[in-house]
Amino acid sequence: MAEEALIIIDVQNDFCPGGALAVDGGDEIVPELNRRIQTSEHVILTQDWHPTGHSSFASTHPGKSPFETVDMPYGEQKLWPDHCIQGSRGADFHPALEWTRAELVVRKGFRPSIDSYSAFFENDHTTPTGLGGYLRERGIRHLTMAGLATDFCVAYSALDAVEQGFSVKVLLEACRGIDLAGSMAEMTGRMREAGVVLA
Ligand code: VGL
Ligand code: ZN
Repeated sequence: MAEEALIIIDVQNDFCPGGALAVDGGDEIVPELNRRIQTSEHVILTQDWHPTGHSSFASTHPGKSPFETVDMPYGEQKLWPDHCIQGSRGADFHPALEWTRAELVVRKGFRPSIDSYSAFFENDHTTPTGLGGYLRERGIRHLTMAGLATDFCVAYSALDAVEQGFSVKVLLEACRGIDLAGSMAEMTGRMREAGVVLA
């Protein structure tokens, strides 16, 4: 259906085994994603894309370790190992992902002072990435999402998409999560409550 898009979130080397912020089994979803890509009219990818010294990196905050939090002007921010540095191999899409049919790549997290989990808004929940406008202008209203990580970038993207009036399905079998302090249960619960179809 022409009004439907497949949105593949952050299937990048750094989120796959061996990467800087590896998600367990992150690479296992690639074959299913490749099948979906072949049958989807619109394919859109997101790419986590941080400058060196990004404010979401623990290494930027003296005395802080990955997975601790800091207070930022826009609220609490979890800190991560350095990952998905612009132009690095870690930021490349997984080499087996057949992404050439993608019509749009949305890069996010490129502003030094703010992180962006969602494909729609940065973590201040007000700075748009432009994806909502792109989809609306092209008449796309139904979104199928999959990728990494279920409980961070996929979940925040799905929640924002519903709030923006899109119908959203998340293919859980084509997602893998980080699961920090119960975040998988929390975020799948939040998605379900918001009206995301978890398939
Ligand atoms: C992500 C943490 C930091 C994600 C990106 O893609 O879920 N998580 N940057
Ligand atoms: Zn990131």
